[in-house]
Amino acid sequence: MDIIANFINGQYHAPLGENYLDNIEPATGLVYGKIPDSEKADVELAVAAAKKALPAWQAMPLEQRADMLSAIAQEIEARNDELAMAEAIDNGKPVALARIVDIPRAASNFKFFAHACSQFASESHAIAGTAINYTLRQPVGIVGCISPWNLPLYLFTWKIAPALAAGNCVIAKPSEVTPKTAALLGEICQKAGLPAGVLNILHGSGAKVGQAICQHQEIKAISFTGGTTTGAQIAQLLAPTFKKISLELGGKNPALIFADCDFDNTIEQVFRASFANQGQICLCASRLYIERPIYEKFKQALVDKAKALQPNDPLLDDSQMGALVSKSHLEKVLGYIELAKAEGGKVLAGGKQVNLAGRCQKGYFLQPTIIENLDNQAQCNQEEIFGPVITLQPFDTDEEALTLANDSNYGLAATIWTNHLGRAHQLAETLNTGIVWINCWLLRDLRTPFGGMNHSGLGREGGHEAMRFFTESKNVCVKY
Ligand code: TXE
Repeated sequence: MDIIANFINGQYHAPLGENYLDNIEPATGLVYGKIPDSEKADVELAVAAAKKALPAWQAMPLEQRADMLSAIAQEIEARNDELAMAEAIDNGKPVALARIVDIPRAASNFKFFAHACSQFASESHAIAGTAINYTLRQPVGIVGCISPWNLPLYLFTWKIAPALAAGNCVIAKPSEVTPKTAALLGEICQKAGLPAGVLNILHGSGAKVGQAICQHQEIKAISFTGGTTTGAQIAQLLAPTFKKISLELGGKNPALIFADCDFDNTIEQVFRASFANQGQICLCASRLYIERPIYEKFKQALVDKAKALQPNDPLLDDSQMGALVSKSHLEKVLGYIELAKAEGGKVLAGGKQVNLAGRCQKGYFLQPTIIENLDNQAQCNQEEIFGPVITLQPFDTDEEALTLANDSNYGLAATIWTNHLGRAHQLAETLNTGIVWINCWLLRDLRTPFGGMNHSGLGREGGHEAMRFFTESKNVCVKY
């Protein structure tokens, strides 16, 4: 049995209440470990450690701080295979995907912010002949980082790295569904020489320890990625406290596919955008709008590819599709497929749970699923399903495509597939999303602003946006 501990003040500690939650392997449906069911008292311990560590961490020369973040990146790279395997067991994602995406990206997050902190500068504003203003950007202090289960180490470090780079001490909580690689990050920080108390990692449920982190008076900012409903609860909880808050929430992302696209490349990329990580990426395409002249051909090509993609044991090197993250999540996604049928949808491919033989016979596997014939206002076109389920709709004009795409409460990411440059730029300008990819998907440059509008969140992560979030700006005015 794999028993995880909290990482507080540079050491591993059992939860003070000695309560644990089960950790389940999605591919087998079996309990394989225990994780701390931490509570308020554990948060107090972590905050005390962070408070003690804060003055020295803030006073540390920038180069030395950056070197430490680089050392963490190197250690993650050195343990790539082990971390990828841990991620695949914990999350159900294909180990090959974790090896080339999740873990290298976690290392890149530290590498990137090790550099970003040395490039981060602030403004000055002169009042000619009279005075000069300059802006100081100072660390917020102790900050909370709360992350979800879909890209566990990747999204955990996407918050922690800029928070540390900006000179804060961090209380971080990974999802209780996928705690393993976050737990290993403690060892990595020990090895890299990160001073005790600078990063503290607490495990447990959102309702208990997550909420206690949000409510702690000495934690001055909360960076959260997860579901929109949870984001709304946290925003409500924090409103009277005036803490800084960053919310990266769900998406219902449109893909606009035009008849003049590069057909073969578009099929490949849109298929990946739909089903990568079992469709459990907030950026995955889920509403596909296809221009009528190529609708039937594109649909058939997608269906053929979906039928050829069979989920299997994520720990096998050649697995391209693993298990959904949990039983309750599988049931939620299956529920949406039933709802789609009730809403008049036609299932063109998939739609069913997959029962594998052998060690994975109780795993949470689902066929890649394609549905057509749903109204744009159908619940399955308006609510985030967060699984390997896409819907198809034809359109006739650019205006119609834009109207359908923007007909959503969400606003995270959109993709446009066309060789008409003017159309692509014009649509990019008018789509209500925080991110637009043209003829590509998930091509990431860590310097760019990352996040969504409307129900997809508040604020942006990435590059200097993250450095700004994790600092307070103070204007100093000097009269001549
Ligand atoms: O998210 P939660 P879950 C979406 C997706 C999914 C849904 C629920 O639609 O089906 O969210 O997933 C912590 N105070 N996304 O259940 O519950 C929780 O412990 C403080 C989109 O994982 O929002 C976990 O660490 N913290 C998303 C984190 O918040 C709380 C990726 C996220 O949990 C809390 C994942 C509380 N009251 C799911 N309640 C994306 N956009 O990337 C929970 N938490």
